[in-house]
Amino acid sequence: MENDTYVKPHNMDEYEVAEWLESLDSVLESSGPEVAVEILERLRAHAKVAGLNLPFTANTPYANTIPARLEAPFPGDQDVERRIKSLIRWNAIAMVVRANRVEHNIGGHISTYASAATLYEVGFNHFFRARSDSFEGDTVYFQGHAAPGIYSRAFLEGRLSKQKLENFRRELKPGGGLSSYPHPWLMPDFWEYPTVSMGLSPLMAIYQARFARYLENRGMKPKTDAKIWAFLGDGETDEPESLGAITLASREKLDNLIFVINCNLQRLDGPVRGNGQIIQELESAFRGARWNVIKVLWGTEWDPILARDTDGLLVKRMGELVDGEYQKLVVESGAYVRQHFFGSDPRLLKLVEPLDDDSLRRLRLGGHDPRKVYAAYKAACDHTGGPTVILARTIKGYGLGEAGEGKNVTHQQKKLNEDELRIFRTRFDIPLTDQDCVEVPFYRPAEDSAEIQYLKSRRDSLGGYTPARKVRAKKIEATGHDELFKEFAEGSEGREVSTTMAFVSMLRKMLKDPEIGKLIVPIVPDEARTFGMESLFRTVGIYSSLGQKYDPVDASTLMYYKEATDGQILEEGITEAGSMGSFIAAGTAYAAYGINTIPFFIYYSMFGFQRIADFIWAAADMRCRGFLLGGTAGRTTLSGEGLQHQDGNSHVLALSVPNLRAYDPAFAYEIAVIIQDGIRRMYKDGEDIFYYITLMNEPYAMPAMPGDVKDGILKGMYRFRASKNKKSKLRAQLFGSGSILREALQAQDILEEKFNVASDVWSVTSYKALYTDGNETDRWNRLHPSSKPRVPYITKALGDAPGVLVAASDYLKTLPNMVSKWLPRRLASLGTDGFGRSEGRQSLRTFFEVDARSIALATLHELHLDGKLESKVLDKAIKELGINPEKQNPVIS
Ligand SMILES: Cc1ncc(C[n+]2csc(CCOP(=O)(O)OP(=O)(O)O)c2C)c(N)n1
Ligand SMILES: [Mg+2]
Repeated sequence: MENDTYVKPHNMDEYEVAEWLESLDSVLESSGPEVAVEILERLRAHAKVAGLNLPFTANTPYANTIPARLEAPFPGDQDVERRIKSLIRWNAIAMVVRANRVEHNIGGHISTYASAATLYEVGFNHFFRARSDSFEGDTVYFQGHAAPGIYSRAFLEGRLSKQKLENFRRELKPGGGLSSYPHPWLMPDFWEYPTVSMGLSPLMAIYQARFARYLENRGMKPKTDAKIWAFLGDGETDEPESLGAITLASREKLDNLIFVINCNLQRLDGPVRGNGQIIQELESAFRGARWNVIKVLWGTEWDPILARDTDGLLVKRMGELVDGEYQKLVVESGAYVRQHFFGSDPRLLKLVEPLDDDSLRRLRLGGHDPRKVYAAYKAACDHTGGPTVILARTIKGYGLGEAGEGKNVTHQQKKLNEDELRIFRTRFDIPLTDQDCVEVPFYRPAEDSAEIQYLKSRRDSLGGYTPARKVRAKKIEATGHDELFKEFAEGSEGREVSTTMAFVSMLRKMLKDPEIGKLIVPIVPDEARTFGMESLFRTVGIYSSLGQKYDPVDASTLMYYKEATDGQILEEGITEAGSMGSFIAAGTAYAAYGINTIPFFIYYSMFGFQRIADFIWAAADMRCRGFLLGGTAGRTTLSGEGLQHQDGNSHVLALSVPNLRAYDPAFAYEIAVIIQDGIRRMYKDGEDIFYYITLMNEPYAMPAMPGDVKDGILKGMYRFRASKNKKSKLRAQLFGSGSILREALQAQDILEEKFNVASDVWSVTSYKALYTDGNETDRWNRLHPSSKPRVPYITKALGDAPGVLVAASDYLKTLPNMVSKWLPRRLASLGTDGFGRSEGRQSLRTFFEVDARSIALATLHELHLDGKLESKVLDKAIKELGINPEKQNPVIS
């Protein structure tokens, strides 16, 4: 952006300016750029001393960062590459147009790829190296809405059939189709990274690049020059996640990271910055964050004009227009461009005198010129010491002409009429007749054509095709894990510990395990001390690419803050999103790098799903493996913190992620069983699932495992303590989860002692597992009416359990309610719907009515509803239990 405070002085002498510029040119020529820079720096210092107030700007002029004379020469065959690119353009359009002809409103995007085609093709022909067994390859995050172009290329490569293209956005058709956007879940051999929820991929790419360095510094993979490329839209940079982690990339000197921002100056509704300049805005943000910024604004056709512009007037003019005006120039004629752009100054008009209107209109932008794009990519790859962002100017809907080029509606364009198709065909030399082209057929030249041969040989020299997803890691054996987890089955022998502490000691043991120890990646967003993990600081170290350049303040203590280049803990600072970026990188390394890293990401449970659910969704799509640990969980178990921290929601939110297994364990042995089984399922059996386990900070004695209840723990529930009283006619089954299980146990005693009710207590470790199983069983029965009906696990488990049913958890009541249809009888649910409070545990449990007394009362009430107790017994019980019937309703207070 032009500096706001700068006002051109009225007495400026243009000749004087020219003299200064000439002197600089001659220094540049005779002594080179280093000397020129030094002189400028000294001039700046001199000016400062002289009292000049130099306005701050992080911007450079609105020109290409790499001057024409310093461009790396383009090594490809530009003509054949153009022909290939044109065919890809055609097929990408055909895919969307055909799909929408068959199924009205099926959607798809034409304009995004149309603007980005050159940016991708230069990458595919010259840069993106495939993954192989001997080289990890480059990682590419493709802009989600550009998917048709990527499919279209894979079609030319012979990797996707015509039928697949025909079934774009029709995934359920026989033979399968293509997903709208990059989804590894749906196309696990093709896509690696989901990118279409905008803003996630830039952040994930940064953490991916950092994770590559982490693996190298820990000696887990060789140091390579592999790159992480992230292609984004300029509109996408409005998402806070897009720019939210850019300082990490420069701080970590991630020169393996390249962002390419497709600056077509438009988003969905209209211009990204109609009244400003998105490119300049991004330049200053990235330069301010110490990125290497390469602007690719103008194509080769501009070079001779710029060369004639010895006064710098043209570059100045280029910087004057706001994006809304630039967009207008795209849709207007050459005459309009001459009048409105060059016409501001007779000297500018003179510069373009030799060009007719048509040539003026065809002056390409940098992002559509393979030579400029190649030079930028090459410079980005050669740059050391930090990340690079390429800001490439393009036109949204490039080549669509009247069908949408540069128009505000172009993002939604899905249909081209016959004329528009013919014009496009002619413009890009697609070898189809007038008649043929209105059918919009997919077109692939013969196998031995120059185009296909060239394309294949380029990919051969880059190691194969991309994108391609392949599981590369070998299975973990998991022998010895019985031994590893055995101690937790024995209980804590009366010692009071929290499930968090139990987990941390498990983690400590796992870190020492000869097979999986090295593979564990502990991740914390500045909460290690909250979870009592500080002893790990010293034992395994905190990862820092810089090692430790200072003597830590607590160096003399046992648990000092040890940073090391081979540190194992990823201490991310206060960023759950960033930590999730690391979790995803570590949890998908089995595919990307062939390394079975096992991430354990522990965080305040309220700041997980509540805050970064979309990253968790992306992780699920990516078939990410690992363990999410929601610490300080439970609306009433986290005392004191109040409304913002107390989590009674996450287990409900976890229901929405299909391949996530969610557990709310109460005891150490339950966690041990879940983690051991999780490692087996994910890393030995290769299941694409991941885990969410809540951990609490309430200390209590961990019991020994009551017999072999492993199966029940994993399936979601088991009877933890049966009543000893077999005679009472008043019977109940109490379900507790997490630390509320202990309230159920207390209720069991109260009911027995005070009201002669005999009850069994069940630990419900996973309502989600029970719910999933119940639904699966129902579905099977519905589809197999003549077969012997199957019985859901929960129904079977309660087959011989008499009496009323009461459930209590530290989460919303909807959790127990959703399994009630498979229960033999009516269910009473207690839960923590409502806002938390700053209070102690017991007061909170009383307030939310999930304490032992509330469980007891609910049980008596159920017995009353069954006609087993009279209401006056309940009135008495309410008094005896000290319950205030007129207390506030926690749900609405
Ligand atoms: C988080 C999120 N919000 C909204 C959308 C819907 N959406 C899809 S594309 C788009 C505009 C994209 O503009 P830009 O990033 O500039 O990409 P371009 O197509 O111009 O290259 C929007 C708003 C989305 N995909 N993700
Ligand atoms: Mg855009």
